[in-house]
Amino acid sequence: MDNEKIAKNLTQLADLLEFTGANAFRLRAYRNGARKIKDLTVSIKSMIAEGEDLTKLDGIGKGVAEKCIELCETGKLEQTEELFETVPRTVLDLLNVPKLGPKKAAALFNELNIQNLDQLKAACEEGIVSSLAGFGKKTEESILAGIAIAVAANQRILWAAADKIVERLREHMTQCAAVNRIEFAGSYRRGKETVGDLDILVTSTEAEAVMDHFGHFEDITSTIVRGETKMSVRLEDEFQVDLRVVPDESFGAALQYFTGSKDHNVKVRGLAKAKGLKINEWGVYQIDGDDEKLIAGKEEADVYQALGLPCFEPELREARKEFDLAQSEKIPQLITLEDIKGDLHMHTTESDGKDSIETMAKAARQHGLKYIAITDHSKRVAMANGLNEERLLKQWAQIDAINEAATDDFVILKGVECDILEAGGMDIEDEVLAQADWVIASVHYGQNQPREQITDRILGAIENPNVTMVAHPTGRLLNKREPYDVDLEAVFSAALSHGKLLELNANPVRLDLNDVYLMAASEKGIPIVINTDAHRTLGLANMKYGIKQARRGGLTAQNVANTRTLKQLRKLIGK
Ligand code: DGT
Ligand code: CA
Ligand code: CA
Ligand code: ZN
Repeated sequence: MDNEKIAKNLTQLADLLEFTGANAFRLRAYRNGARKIKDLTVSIKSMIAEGEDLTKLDGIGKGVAEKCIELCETGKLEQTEELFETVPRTVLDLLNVPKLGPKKAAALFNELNIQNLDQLKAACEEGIVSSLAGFGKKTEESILAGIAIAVAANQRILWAAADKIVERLREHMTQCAAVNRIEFAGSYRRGKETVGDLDILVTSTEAEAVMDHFGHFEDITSTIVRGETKMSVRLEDEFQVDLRVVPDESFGAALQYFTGSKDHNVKVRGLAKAKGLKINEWGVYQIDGDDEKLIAGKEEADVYQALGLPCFEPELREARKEFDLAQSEKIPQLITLEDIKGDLHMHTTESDGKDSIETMAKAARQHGLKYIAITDHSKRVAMANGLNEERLLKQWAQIDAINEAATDDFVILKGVECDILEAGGMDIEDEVLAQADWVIASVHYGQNQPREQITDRILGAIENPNVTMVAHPTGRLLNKREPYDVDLEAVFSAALSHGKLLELNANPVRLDLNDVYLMAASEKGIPIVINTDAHRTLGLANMKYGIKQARRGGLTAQNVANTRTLKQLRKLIGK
């Protein structure tokens, strides 16, 4: 029961209470408590174990503290279980519809008895939703448009969330003496931004013992099937995990097969056939009349080699360009985390960040970085306490002083994440922007504008000589918000002709640009910048997610601007 899980349970309780029309005060206490707990660096569980008083924590009252103790002691909340007797579980899915907050969702349930996404869709299509007080035609349309995203959110989880499960499953499975080798295959291994289910591959001579052990993993809520060497289970939130047990001799072939992608495998099978070979999850076979002779299977590299192919990095196995690149021996040397030298998008307490400039810089040094840019929000983002010209200049003077006092060669660049205004144009005066080392242009408002308008705004920013980079160029939030309607071809052309950079935002919810766009942009020669957009020191660790996505886009260190030394970077941006 870690802090994140506690927070999730408290939020769920608040959501359920909302559906039953409970006292708003109580409900807010749970929501606020959840938010606080998610941000804590101390573990609630160990505080309880040491008999510490939780209410001494800022924002944690008696009610929330009691729930925390109950969760840590019993693993669940009695009140939640009771509420689930009157509120169907599927009602919570309504909350995944973008812009449908708990209040509106509760109204749909209570007034129209809408219990799941299918019923919500039907009600929108019949125009019943818009007849409800507080719901206009426009709301109905936007709900209808958002249902697809809610459905997807139910079916696929973020790679980062899958990675957390993998870490715990790996630990659990390696405690089993019958497990020899273990690997997590499928879309997880390919680093796909969202994962539909997990595919575990284990080698062993005792499949029964391995499956028995697997069945004891604490998150499992039900077993879907169990065969002789295959087993599928569901975890909390219905997430599926498939286990396959194979002999050591087949490890490579099975890993290749279950890593996929399906399209990549179809192509591999075709190439095998053309060579008079057969490939399946057990191995590669030479066909000779009625005879089949095993020629590879133990290691993945041998399997590919038998087919005359390189052992493709999993991130490239999407049947995009990898086979053509292999043929011309131009498989890229993909970027790694170690190539990164700087991080050029992060926030501090001056806007909506949680740590100071010095604290962020210290943490960045610990991540092995040589430079960072401090890029707080500009004044348009009032809810994040965005900076006006005066505060920016003051912050930059402070950065100058910090740099001067530094005893190593680490450098903090004076930056800003400047909003692109709804009507076009930058939120900060050019005269001030010109004094920055690094100017990010971002769209945060007016995301629903028509394609031409939003594209023009971004093109305007790219044409501004003070702008260095456009952040999160499509604004999508995975499982939460669709990208805005922007003509990326036009953005790419403008970036190229004005020598501007584009961001791959490493936040696991964003990962924007996506893999396909990254490939297109870098092929044109546009430098990509992988940034964490950290709002606290912990956020700096998100760089690894950006690297995964970059690898899926086929990026090399050369394609990424922040693999350069600061001197090289300054040359690239002309500062
Ligand atoms: P996901 O789980 O939807 O995120 O995506 P994957 O790629 O993990 O798909 P999954 O779990 O259905 O299957 C894992 C791998 O197993 C897949 O990438 C390739 C292989 N595989 C599954 N079904 C087939 C199939 O019918 N034919 C072939 N050639 N390979 C398959
Ligand atoms: Ca899978
Ligand atoms: Ca699967
Ligand atoms: Zn930002």
